[in-house]
Amino acid sequence: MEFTKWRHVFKLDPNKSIDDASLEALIHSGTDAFLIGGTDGVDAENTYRLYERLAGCGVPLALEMSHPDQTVRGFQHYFIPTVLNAGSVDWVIGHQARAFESYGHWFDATCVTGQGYIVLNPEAKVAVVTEAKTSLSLEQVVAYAETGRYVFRLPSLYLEYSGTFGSPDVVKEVRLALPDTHLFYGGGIDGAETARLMASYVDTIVVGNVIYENLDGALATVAALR
Ligand code: 1GP
Repeated sequence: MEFTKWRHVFKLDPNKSIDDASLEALIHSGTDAFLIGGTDGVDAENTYRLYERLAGCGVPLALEMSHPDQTVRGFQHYFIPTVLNAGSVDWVIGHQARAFESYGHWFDATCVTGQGYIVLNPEAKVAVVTEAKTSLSLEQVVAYAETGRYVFRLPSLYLEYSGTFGSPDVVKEVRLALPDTHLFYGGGIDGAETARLMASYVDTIVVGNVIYENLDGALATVAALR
């Protein structure tokens, strides 16, 4: 799966409900992929239920494998997050090692990508759970990104503002510092304007919450990039 060509991704949370008509609209929206993942109440059962509804839909399906308990077979791609600014080592490397301990035999290098997250919204569940150090200066965010790229050699980085629209200045500086790194951005994209702005700095924008709050707004984020 060539994630490096993705410009737009819808992130679906297995712990949130979505009706068939909305799911169908997302499938036909023109998005480049579905990323399945969430922080709260996500387990193998609800992940599989969502996977089953999307299997064979023609849009690439990827799992954000943040915890061994939510690992499900069959996805075309598995992103393994490591939270670079986590306050607890388990989220940097711990859960991932446990996932490989149980499921490593499922994977080969062609279907797994390490993703270095920098979690920047202190209110987000992911920030609370990972005890992320979110009070960072612009220079410190860039330094975390450079560490992910040059020390851990991660093939992709993810600026995660989940639940709020992030700072375009921060995103822009990371882009300038790492022009060749595949950058994902997620957080608060709710329509055409926010989609276009962040997409001008990163390779891939990820759109989550608005799917459940305003489907038309969600669909507009795809249209804006076409
Ligand atoms: C969440 O980055 C994604 O992991 C998308 O963020 O839900 O705020 O769109 P939103």
